[in-house]
Amino acid sequence: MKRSLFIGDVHGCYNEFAEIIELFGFVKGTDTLYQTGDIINKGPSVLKCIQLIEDLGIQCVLGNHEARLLKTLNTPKLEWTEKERERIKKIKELDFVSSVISKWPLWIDTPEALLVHAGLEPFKEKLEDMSPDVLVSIRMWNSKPWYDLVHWHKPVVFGHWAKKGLLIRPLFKGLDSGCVYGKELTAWCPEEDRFYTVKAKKTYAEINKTAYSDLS
Ligand SMILES: [Mn+2]
Repeated sequence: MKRSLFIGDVHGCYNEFAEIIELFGFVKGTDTLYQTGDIINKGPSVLKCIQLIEDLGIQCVLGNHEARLLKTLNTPKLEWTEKERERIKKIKELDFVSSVISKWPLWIDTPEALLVHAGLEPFKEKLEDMSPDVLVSIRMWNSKPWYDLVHWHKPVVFGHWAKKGLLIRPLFKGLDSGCVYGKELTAWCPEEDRFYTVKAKKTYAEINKTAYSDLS
């Protein structure tokens, strides 16, 4: 049987990323792998993750971290802030990484589900009308979680909200269970309606202590 697997936010956690694909029993040429974005920053092995994505043909959407990097790279170097300079310095093989992530779309409409990094913009019917910034960074909208304000005709798979953790509803699968923060990496297979989980090998980063609505 052809299956698909939607994998949550990775942030450079290569070992857990490879392990969850192994646990699923991925068959190349038959199965399809998707990922919610935010592959880069925070964690230990970003380059290996990007290589794995290319090797296995994993279909990723843009996360806010990739969107921010691409935005910085489109700005003249002289205008980069100190923080931007620091972030970019940490990325190995920047040209390769940026060439890969610049191919990623804001959403992927698969037969089983709609995949997006953060969520959908409430009160908009078409994805094309939604703000790219919202698609990669929304959590709350008018003091409510965005998914309480959105209806969609198929399941929506997203990441981005590690503090909230795993969200399982018939129409919404929130897969960011905070792997880089020492919790776990989660993936969902719609054909089996089954979740796969891999425990983080360690705590790679401290969770941002600011409000839910931040962009981290
Ligand atoms: Mn994110």
